[in-house]
Amino acid sequence: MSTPDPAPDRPGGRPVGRRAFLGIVGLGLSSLVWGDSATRWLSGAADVLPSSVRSALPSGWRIYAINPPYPRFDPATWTLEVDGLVDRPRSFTLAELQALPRADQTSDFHCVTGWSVDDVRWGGVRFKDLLAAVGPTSAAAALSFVSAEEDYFDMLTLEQASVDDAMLAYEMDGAPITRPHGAPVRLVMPQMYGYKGVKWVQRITLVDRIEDGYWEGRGYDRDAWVGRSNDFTKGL
Ligand SMILES: Nc1nc2c(c(=O)[nH]1)N[C@H]1C(S)=C(S)[C@@H](COP(=O)(O)O)O[C@H]1N2
Ligand SMILES: [Mo]
Repeated sequence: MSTPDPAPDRPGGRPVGRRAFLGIVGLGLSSLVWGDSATRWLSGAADVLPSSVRSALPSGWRIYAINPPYPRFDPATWTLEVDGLVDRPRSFTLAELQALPRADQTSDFHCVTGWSVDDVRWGGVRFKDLLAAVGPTSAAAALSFVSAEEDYFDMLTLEQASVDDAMLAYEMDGAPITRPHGAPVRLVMPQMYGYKGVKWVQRITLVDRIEDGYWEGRGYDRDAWVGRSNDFTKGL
């Protein structure tokens, strides 16, 4: 899907969201579009997710933004600022980011509202390589990812950012990240729900403690581990 969603990311874990969610599941069960994801689920692909979430909604991207229109990427002027508790704060052009060691991975993507996309291919830079260029001070404990989309941001501890499949991505499925998906760079954190994955990242600030991001200030879990956060066990 490629249109903005006026009601992004209302997880099933809250009353209103759950009602809407059950409505969508009901629709899905009675429609042909269900067939594909149900089949994949029944074929038993191994996954961290219990089957109730794996099969909750038809797969496929929903494009989310809290404040459309999407930020526009101008290659001539765009930079990523990396600052805060670092020895060498600096701004990176996209070419400079791409000159850092490149990482590639294939990972599944899960939105807390119940949709997933399997086998997304990402290309980008690991945080250890990005941070080596700026030198976090000994007081640094967390990273704040600030979007060019006003008010959207989220945070990871340094430890979380160092898990082996976290990255700052500039490619998705073999092509530069498109504008709806966060051009030119987005945070990819597959082990956590999609709201951690800040799109249109413009600034990364190193700070001494983690705080709530945009959705966390609205009730979602800061530690958004897939399958074990956001009242997951209370059921969908
Ligand atoms: N700037 C920004 N980043 C964002 C969001 C958003 O609204 N604004 N939504 C988040 C949520 S809840 C999800 S599930 C994913 C969705 O990614 P997509 O829009 O590329 O499908 O983006 C995340 N990153
Ligand atoms: Mo989401």
